[in-house]
Amino acid sequence: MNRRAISDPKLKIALISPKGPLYRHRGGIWRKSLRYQPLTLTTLAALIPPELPVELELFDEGITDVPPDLDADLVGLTVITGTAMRAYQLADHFRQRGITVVLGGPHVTLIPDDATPHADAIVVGYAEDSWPQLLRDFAMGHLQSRYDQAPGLDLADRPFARRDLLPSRRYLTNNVFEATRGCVHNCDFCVVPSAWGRKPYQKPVEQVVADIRQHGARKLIFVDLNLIADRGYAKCLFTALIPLQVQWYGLATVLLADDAELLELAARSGCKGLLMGLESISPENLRASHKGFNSPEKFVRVVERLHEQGIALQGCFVFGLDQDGPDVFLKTAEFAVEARIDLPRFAIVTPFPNTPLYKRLLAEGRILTKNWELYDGQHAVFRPARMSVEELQRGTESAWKHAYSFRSIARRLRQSPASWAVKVGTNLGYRFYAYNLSRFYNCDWIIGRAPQNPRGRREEPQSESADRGAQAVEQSERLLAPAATSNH
Ligand code: B12
Ligand code: SF4
Repeated sequence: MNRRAISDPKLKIALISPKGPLYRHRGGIWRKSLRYQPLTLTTLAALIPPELPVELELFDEGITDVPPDLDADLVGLTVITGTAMRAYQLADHFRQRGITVVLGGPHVTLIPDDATPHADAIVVGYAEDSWPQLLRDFAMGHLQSRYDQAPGLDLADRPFARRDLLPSRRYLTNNVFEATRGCVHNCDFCVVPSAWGRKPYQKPVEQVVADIRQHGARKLIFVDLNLIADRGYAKCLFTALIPLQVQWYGLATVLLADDAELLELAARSGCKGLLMGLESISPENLRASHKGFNSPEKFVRVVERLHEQGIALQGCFVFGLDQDGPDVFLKTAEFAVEARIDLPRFAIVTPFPNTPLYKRLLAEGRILTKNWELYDGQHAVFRPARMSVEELQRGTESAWKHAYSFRSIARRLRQSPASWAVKVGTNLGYRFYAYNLSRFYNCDWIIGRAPQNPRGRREEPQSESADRGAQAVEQSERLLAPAATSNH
């Protein structure tokens, strides 16, 4: 059912990516957006059936405000768990105004029932086929309440993302691409197998290359969660990238270092930096998380092999797994420094809804809150086995501070393959982040309420030092832009 009668021959569609505590237009840690342009809205924009006359607007709340009096017939919101509360708030607001609201994305796919009360229609899974179908139904006046990913999804011959519809100058880069979706592994905290299964989906290599060429990208980011999930495909992709002479950054697993041929090909194709989920230095934690292919001894080898090929590593660790006690923070941070990981990152393990980890913690009565706003990798939302919530929270910050002390930075820098300008800039930027996270971290934005800083003052310009830190990251990330997920 469409909520209000459509008189204009053109459908007015607004697509929104809601803000999260750290990632937002005003009051987040960064004065201006330091992110790369996400592909979600621009992909959905490209999928709108060409025969439908539409007037389309895209709003990424990370860089702009959404006008509460927005004029639209249909609003589509993309929902990740950390932004679900904000998405629901916007959805309820627009529905009250009689606008049809559609919700989709990872959170809706993980836990559809949570989203249903806030939407006229939900879209579960990848939407390459269901979103165009939904729009056709809407235009005909018979919108269904739920659309599921069609069986046999094929990513071939899809239109290129409409990157031109978001303002490129507001992002570090809009040279953002994806070649594949999904992952073959089954890590028990990971959203990917729970939401989308373990079948990898792939775009034909020549179409990925054509997209990069038409966009004229020279430095680019792949948002694929595991570019090497299918090694055969990865070999074809890397080989096809060589003649383009691009530099690229992406995500992969440590298994890349076991495959000398693939690693060398990655380097030859222009790979300059990879994000890898190292997760833990405890083999028991890794085994229990079904990520036994990781191991601390291997991490050291991985760094060495990547460095030999001129590739920098952003190594991500999580804290709060069941074997972690209060000594884990310093041990892990010291390990990261000794192993010469170029950019270590630390997060609190987040049991995203309906993952095996979440189900287990729920069964054990250890989930402390279902306030999704706190499901962001920075808050402890469950009772840890061997420490208090407070210890987990504070310890994570102390790990950041240790890894980004000037002494640790100096130790790590010497062997980093990146240029001095890049590695110094990046580390100073991350140092700023490490020392300011708790100052800026807050969840106080509510629609209709002016954002406040943690000390309760009204929004005001950030300090000069904050600005300098943000500028340092901006400069460095322009050169070494890492993919920005921690939970891989
Ligand atoms: C870019 C990105 C970001 C960006 C922007 C977020 C965003 N809203 O897109 C930034 C940097 C802000 C970010 C931050 C975080 N992210 Co992030 N991010 C990504 C990333 C790498 C790419 C997104 C993308 O462009 N995908 C490509 C598009 C085409 O795919 P898609 O978004 O899934 O969209 C398809 C379908 O889902 C569907 N769909 C999606 N939305 C909608 C909406 C409608 C209306 C419809 C019809 C369909 C639909 O249609 C699309 C086509 O099929 C994904 C991983 C990935 N590869 O998807 C993680 C991912 C979305 N992030 C994730 C996480 C965990 C985080 C962080 C918590 C990490 C951290 N600790 O900092 C923070 C959250 C901070 C916060 N609370 O605000 C998780 C989400 C898990 C969850 N349950 O929430 C993901 C899936 C990665 C993972 N580890 O599994 N992230
Ligand atoms: S954590 Fe990484 S390797 Fe594990 S299932 Fe998720 S995407 Fe795959």
